[in-house]
Amino acid sequence: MTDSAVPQKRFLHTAIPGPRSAELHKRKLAAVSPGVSVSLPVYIERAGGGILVDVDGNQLIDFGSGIAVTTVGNAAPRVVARVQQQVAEFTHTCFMINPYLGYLEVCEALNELTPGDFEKRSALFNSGAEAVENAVKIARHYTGRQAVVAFDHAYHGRTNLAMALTAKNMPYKHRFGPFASEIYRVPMAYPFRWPTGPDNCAEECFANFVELVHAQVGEENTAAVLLEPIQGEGGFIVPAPGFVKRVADWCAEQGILFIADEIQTGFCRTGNWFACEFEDVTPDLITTAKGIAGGLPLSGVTGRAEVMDAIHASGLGGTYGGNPVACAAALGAIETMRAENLANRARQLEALFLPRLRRLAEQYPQIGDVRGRGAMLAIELVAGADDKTPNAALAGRVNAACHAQGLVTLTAGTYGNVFRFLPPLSIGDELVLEGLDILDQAFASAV
Ligand code: PLZ
Repeated sequence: MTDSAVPQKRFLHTAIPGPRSAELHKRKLAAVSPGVSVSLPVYIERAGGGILVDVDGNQLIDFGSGIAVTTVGNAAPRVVARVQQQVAEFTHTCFMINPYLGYLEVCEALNELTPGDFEKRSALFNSGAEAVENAVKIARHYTGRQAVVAFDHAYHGRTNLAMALTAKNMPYKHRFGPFASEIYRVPMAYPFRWPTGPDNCAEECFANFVELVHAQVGEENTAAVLLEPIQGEGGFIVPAPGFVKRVADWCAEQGILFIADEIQTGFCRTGNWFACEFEDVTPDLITTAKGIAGGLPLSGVTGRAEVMDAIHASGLGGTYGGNPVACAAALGAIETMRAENLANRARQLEALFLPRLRRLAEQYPQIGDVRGRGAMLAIELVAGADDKTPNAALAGRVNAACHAQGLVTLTAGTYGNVFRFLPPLSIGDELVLEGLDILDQAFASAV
């Protein structure tokens, strides 16, 4: 599945973490702010395909992709080749001073690949949070309105405006206020936890949304509705079918811009170039980052030409936005996605994971829900068959048991009770199946 130089085998020859990792972690505790914490203190030296190699020589299976970033794999050959060439040619000019081709090519690719058969423009930034901030700036400027509507369980980043748009207090917002104003929050169409059941979810949640925006914000005051087509950090919540489309169509009727945050879902992760395609939705603005550049920091805002063209000269920018090395990485990543049809690979991974996750859910009543798309899948852990109380303790125990066996897994969710799977699309089937065996054993030991 991969042409990585790293042997595609799990291999443990010390405890996890091993002694060299433990030593480095002591230095981390002395040197790095504890605000930046580490969930698995295993220090990495090399990585590729579906394997992370640590400083003790252990080889771990990667089910996290550095939070959905190394979609094309770590050190993917086309990314490495283009980055090496670019870094030797020039590293920075500042696009706003002296432009260069790579930036144009990334914007052209974004304009072509994002949903919507109309003229588009893009602008490049450094991080997901920065893309979200700029999408909001653009929407406010274009509409002349200020309010932005975001959803329960949303995650949009850690800068001040992005934090305001993010739903969860701990750890993201706690004692970091005051937050940016003119942000309004509405319920998410969360099928598993919808009070009257999943069948009513889209309809009732949409009615609720319209009523809240009308009564509490005012359509004519609302610049944008911002939504992750599958919520990421909030717990891999796939909105009830039809909900996203109804919201987007209603926004269009009201002159409100619909912004899709595809920072986690974009670039083949869910089995399409973008997750909005599953919903038959065409956003006015779309934010991208993470998988776009194979691990280098790059993000983008792409939107309708008339919206993007409304911004005055120099209204958008930044010293590093669209750095040439990051653009070279993005071009290598996009080339890899096309050449290896990685959207299809994400669908294959879904077909490999889902039956096993469903079988596990039949075995353990603590698995309340199995959901997701492509290589963005999750199980939600609860108290039991008739009790949906979130079970974060079990998620923590399963996570620890996976880590001890050299499987890098991540949790998520507003209640910390969602176990998520985000493998690189360069992982081979054998490693996936081995990882799923480890997950089985982790449940057997942790329940
Ligand atoms: N929007 C949908 O998933 C980043 C956060 C990790 P940045 N998600 C991972 C953490 O705990 O900080 C994310 C996202 C969506 C925006 C962002 C923000 O992207 O590149 O982390 O700023």
